[in-house]
Amino acid sequence: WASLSRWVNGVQVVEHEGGHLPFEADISSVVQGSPGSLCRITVALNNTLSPHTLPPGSIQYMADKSRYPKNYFVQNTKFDFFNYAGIHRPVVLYTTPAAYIDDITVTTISSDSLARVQYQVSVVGSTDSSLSLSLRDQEGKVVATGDGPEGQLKVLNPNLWWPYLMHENPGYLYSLEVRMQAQLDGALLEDVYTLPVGIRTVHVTSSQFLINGRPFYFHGVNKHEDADIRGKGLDWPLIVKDFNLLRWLGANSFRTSHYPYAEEIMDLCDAYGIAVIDESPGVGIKLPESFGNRSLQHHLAVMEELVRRDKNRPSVVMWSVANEPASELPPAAHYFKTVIAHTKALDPSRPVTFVTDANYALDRGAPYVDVICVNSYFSWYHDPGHLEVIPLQLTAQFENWYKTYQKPIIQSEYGADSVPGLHSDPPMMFSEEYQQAMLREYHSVLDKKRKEYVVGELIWNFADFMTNQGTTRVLGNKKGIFTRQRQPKAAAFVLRDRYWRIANESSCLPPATSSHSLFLK
Ligand code: BDP
Repeated sequence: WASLSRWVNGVQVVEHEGGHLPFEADISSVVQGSPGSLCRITVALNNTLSPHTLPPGSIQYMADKSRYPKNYFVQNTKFDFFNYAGIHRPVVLYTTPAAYIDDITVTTISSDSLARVQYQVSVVGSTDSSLSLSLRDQEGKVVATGDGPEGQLKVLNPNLWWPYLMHENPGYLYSLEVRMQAQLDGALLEDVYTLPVGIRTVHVTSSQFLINGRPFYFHGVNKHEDADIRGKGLDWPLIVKDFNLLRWLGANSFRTSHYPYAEEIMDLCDAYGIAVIDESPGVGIKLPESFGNRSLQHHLAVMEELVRRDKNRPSVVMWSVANEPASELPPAAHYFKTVIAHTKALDPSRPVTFVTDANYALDRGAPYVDVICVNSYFSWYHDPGHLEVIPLQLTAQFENWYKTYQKPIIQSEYGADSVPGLHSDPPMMFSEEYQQAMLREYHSVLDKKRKEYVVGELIWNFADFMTNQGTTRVLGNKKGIFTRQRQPKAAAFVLRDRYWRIANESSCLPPATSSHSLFLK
């Protein structure tokens, strides 16, 4: 939604702008009845998008009375997925003691033999509280303890958090138990919060993306929160299915294109070792008025909410502040400089990017990113049907970007639509064979450049998904390597062979586990 207001027993308790990210309200003062008495919660949602919302959009009134009824209007957007309205994720009612643990921030630094888990804890409701912390490993053994609102826990011979297929035990999580005791009006209050903690580091050089000091290559996907029946609504069996497919595919990463995903999904990324490029809803920022101060201030606030939600997740290895904005426009320079600097100030521990489809020579945001993320659709939106142009065009794309910026590059989108069951020899657009052939052409170039400075490839898209209706969409976008019902198309097997091969080349997995068998945790 674009904005939401909530009332309890007729009293407005909260108003929030922007979807995808959590917010809350303390309703103690309006639910004062006796236990068991009824209370009415009213929620009003508005999914109208304006040039100043994220994502932006605009309402267009159709004035031509000969063609449209009076007051007829449409919602225009510049993004390619269905603008589902409504509440897509859980709403919970919870209680805390009068003084409670409000926030925890954890960052980790490590060498092979010693890790430091730096923590900060904030308490609300009391100025007289004490905190004790214990870090347990997966066997339940306490490996470090601490106290006070900030400090460092030292872990000897740590089990590091590794991405899937980079280690035989990926996604290792410790659990940090934080206990608070506070005095309030003569009473002793207690609160406990347990946070999963993965110990890992992320660094970027001019040509590498390093996790725990080792070169990491993103071989993964772009996703959407989308499926039949539930649309965007959280659906546990679907999530479990998707993670099984990711592991079947040998994918070690995904981008949360084009908005923050449900926390339940992010929990599984932490636990399975799926590295995430965590993207804000900054998609389709194309209109000049969407680069003004009002939009900028909202974008900064959204980045604060996103970082606050996901800062402690080891799976999140990079923030993406936007997808395919009009970054060649003059105001884009100040806009992205500001959004990226703000995100880095909120979280100095992770690289920041935005995903571009602008020309390398004209892009005004690229000077500020740590990693260049480029989308391109050679032989699809450009030179449709001409697979033979891919090697030359893709090579030029990489070389131009690298020459200009000397930063690592991720092919953050590439793909072709295919209608499942449509076959063609020679491969023609929209057939399963064309999608396969297009992948192979891209891969021939990626195989050369990944030895130099290309640090990842993310297919567009994991699965087919719903969009607005249009002459280029056939019941939605068909660039999935799985159908919307999560059945594999021919392209899925091309990627599966490739991802497992890349993983085997670069991992420290013992040979027995690097087969095609499903890697179950
Ligand atoms: C890219 C967009 C993505 C679209 C894709 C496509 O980033 O959201 O769905 O193109 O056209 O430009 O399939």
